[in-house]
Amino acid sequence: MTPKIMIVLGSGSDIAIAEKAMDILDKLEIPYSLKIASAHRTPNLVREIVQKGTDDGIEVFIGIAGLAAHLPGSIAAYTPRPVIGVPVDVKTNGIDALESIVQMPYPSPIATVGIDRGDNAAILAAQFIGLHDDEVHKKVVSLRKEYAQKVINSNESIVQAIDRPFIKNDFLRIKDMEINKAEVDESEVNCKNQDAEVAIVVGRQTDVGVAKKITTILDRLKISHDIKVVCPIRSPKKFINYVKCMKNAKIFIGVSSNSSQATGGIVGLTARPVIGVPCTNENGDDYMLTTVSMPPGVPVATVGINNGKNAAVLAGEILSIDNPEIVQLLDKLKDKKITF
Ligand code: RP5
Repeated sequence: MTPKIMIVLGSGSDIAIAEKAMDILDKLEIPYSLKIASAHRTPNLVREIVQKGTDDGIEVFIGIAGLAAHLPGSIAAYTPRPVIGVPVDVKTNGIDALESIVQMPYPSPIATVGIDRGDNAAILAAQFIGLHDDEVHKKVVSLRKEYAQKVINSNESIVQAIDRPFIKNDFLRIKDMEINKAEVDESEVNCKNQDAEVAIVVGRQTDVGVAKKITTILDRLKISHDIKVVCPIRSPKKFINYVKCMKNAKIFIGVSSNSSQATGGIVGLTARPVIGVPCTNENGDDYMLTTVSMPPGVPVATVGINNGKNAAVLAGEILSIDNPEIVQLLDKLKDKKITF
C-alpha cells in the first residue's frame, strides 16, 4: 500500500496528537506514513522526507508541532502538495503554535486546523483526497453521519438521564423525530455559475475586498469560481439555498469576520473541503480563532488573516493533486512573487 498522506511530527512528544489523526485514517482505511523531523533541529531531514515523499506519491502532508511551530511551513517549502498544520498546546495554550502555522506569507498557505485537532487534520486530508477518489469521499460522508449520530444519541444518554425537579420530558423526543434536510427553494436560488469548481461565500459586505483577492488568484490559476455575499444568520434560507445550489463545487471558501458563522455554516452543509479566510472587522479586531477552532468532525482549513490570496493558492494546491497543469501555474505564481 503506497501511503497517500505523510504525517510529520516536530518531536516524539507530539505523538498523542498524531494518534488522533491515525485513529481517523485507520477508520477511513487511507494508507499513511508517520515521521518525526524538526524544522529547527533537523531541517535537512524535513527537506529529504518531504521531497522523497512527494516523488513517491504523497498527496497531502500533515505537520504537527508545538511552540514556534515552523514545521508545516518548512514542509510547504519543499512540496507543491497541500500541507495541513496542527498546532500543539505545549505553552501559551497552543496560541504560539497556532500563530506560527496559520500566518503564512503568500503564496505558501498552510491549511490550519484547531489546536490539538489531529482528528480534524485527518478528516481534512481525506476530504482533499475524496475530490478525486470517490470511495474516500463516501467514507468521509459516513464518518460525518457518525459524528451527527453521536450528538443525537446524547439526548437520550445524557439528557434523559438527568433527574431534577424542574426538567420536564416534553413532547420533543429527539429520538422519535424525523430530521429532514432543508429543501432547496428554486425561486430563491441565485448562483450564476452553478458548475464552478470553487464557491466563495462572503458573510458580510465589508469582507468583499478580501474575497476579491481570492478571485484574482483563482483567475490566474484558471480555476472557475462563483461568489455570493450571504449571511447564514440574517438570511438563513438564502444561505442554505446557495450552498445547495453549488453542489457541484469541489471546494468552498468562507470569508468572514466576527463569529465566523459563514464559514462554520458551510461546513454543516457539505462534506467537501471548506477553506476559511478570517477577516478583520471595522473595529480592527480579527477573527482567526472563531474560524479555526472547529469541533471534532467538522474542520475548516484556515489561512491567515485577510489572506484571500493564500486561500486561492490552497484551493489550487488541493485541485492540483490530480491536475499537473495547476502545479505549473502555481510554480509561476511563486516565481513571479520572488522576482517582484
Ligand atoms: C516543537 O517543540 C515540537 O513539535 C514539540 O511540540 C515541542 C517540544 O518538543 P520537545 O522538546 O518535546 O522535543 O518543535
